[in-house]
Amino acid sequence: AVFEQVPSATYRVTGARLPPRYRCSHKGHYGHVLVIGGDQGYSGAVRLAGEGALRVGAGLVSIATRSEHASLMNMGRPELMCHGVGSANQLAKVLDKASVIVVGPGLGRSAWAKELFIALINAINVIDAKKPLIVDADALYLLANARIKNPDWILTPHPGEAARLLHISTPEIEQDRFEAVAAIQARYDGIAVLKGAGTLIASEHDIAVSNTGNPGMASGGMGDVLSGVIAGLVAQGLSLEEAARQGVYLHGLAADKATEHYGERGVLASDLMFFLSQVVA
Ligand code: NPW
Ligand code: AMP
Ligand code: MG
Repeated sequence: AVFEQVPSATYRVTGARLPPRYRCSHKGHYGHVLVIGGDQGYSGAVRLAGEGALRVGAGLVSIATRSEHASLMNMGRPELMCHGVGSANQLAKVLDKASVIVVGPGLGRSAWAKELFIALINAINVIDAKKPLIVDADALYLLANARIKNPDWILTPHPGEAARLLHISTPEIEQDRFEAVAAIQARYDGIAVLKGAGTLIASEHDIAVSNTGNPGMASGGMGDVLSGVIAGLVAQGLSLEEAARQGVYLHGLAADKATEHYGERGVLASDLMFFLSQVVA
C-alpha cells in the first residue's frame, strides 16, 4: 500500500550525443549552474558538485556557501565563482543569474540550511517557476518534512535518503527499488533518481536503469559529483529526464574508467574529474 503503480516501460540507459559545441559559441550559451550548500565541515561537497558541472561542460558555475568557505574554495578551484551567503537575503542576489540550481551537497541541517532551503523554494515559485532544481543530500532531508511537488526538479536520493522521503525503512526501499523510485516520483513529481548499484531514473512515464558504476563508488563525495554532472547537462539544454539519465550514465562511466586506474579501494570522488572530461569529449 506504500507504493503506487510502477510505470510499465523500463529502459536501459546508453550513451547519447550531447549538444554540440558551436565554433562561435561563448560561455553564456552553456548555462549557469548555482550550487547551494557546504556547511562547516562539508565544503568539499559543493566543490565536488561545482567541479562536476564544469567538467561536463557548463558555461559558468557559482557556489553559494558559508561565508568562511568562499575565498578558500575560490583559491582551490579558481574557475568556480564562490559567494559567501550568511542569510536568505544574500542568497537572493545570486539566484537570479542561475539557469539551474543544485541544492543540498554538504548543506547540513542547521538553521542556516533551513533558511536557505525555504528561501530557495519560495524564490523559485515567485521569480521563475521553470528554474530547474537538482535536490540532493541534506536538501532531501529538509524536503521530506515539507511534502511539496514540483515538475521542474530532479531528486537524487541514495536508499537512506529515499527511505526518509517515503517515511519508510531503507530495507523496504531496497526490497523493490523499482516501486520505490516510482513512489518517490509520484509523491514529489519531476524526475526521481534512486542511486546505488543499478541506479534507476523515473519520470511520470518510464523507469530507466543504468549499468555503469561500480562498488569503488561506495565512498564519500561520489553523489555530490553526480548532482553537479546532472546540473551541468541541464545547463547545456538537455531536458530534466535526459540530463538525469545521461548524467547517471556518464558519472558511472567516468567512475568505471577512474576505477581501472586507481582500483575499487583507492578511487576517490575527485578522481572522476579527469575521466568526466574524457567521457563527454
Ligand atoms: P547506514 O550507514 O547504512 O546505517 P545521510 P550522507 C543510510 C555530505 N557529504 N548510501 C545510512 O545508513 C553530503 O552531501 C560531504 C548511503 C545512513 O544512516 C550530505 O550533505 C562530503 N547511505 C552530508 O554529507 C563527503 C545509506 O543513510 C544514512 C545507503 C550527509 O550525507 C561525504 C546516510 O545518509 C558526503 O557526501 C546508501 N546506499 N543506504 C564532503 N567531502 O564534504 C542507507 N543509507 O545521513 O544523509 O548522510 O549521505 O553521508
Ligand atoms: P552518495 O551516497 O550520495 O555519495 O552517492 C553515491 C554514488 O555512488 C551514487 O551515484 C551511487 O549510485 C554510486 N554508488 C555507490 N555504491 C555503488 C555501487 N556499489 N555500485 C554502483 N554505484 C554505486
Ligand atoms: Mg550524497
